[in-house]
Amino acid sequence: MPDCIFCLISQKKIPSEILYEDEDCMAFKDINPEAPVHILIIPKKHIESVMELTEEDSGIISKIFNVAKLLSSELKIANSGFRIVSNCGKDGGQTVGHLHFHLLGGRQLQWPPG
Ligand code: IU
Repeated sequence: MPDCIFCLISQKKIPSEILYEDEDCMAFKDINPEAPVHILIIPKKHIESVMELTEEDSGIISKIFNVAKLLSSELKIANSGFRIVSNCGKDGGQTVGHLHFHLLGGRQLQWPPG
């Protein structure tokens, strides 16, 4: 998707602080962190949201959760705990139309979210 900001980030046409990358996915620091650790993990392939996922994407989703687990150890939030969130659509609070998973930690998170 030529105008998609996260496609441009995954192609490194827009700079980001990358923490993980392989052929299918990438993890980078959120520019507006809501917690001491706030990472976005995305598939490189353009998928609009959870609603556009298909059976053939199951491998990428599994990989993304493995990346979250790996980064939680590297960033030392594995023991204290963390949250993985994917906002979907307007009421879900999704503002960027490229599937992404927020990895949040490093402080006591509240529940329910607003
Ligand atoms: P949301 O779930 O779609 O609202 O999350 C989008 C996130 O992307 C949000 O936390 C932004 O701070 C973040 N972000 C970013 O890290 N870099 C960008 O260039 C843009 C948004 I635009």
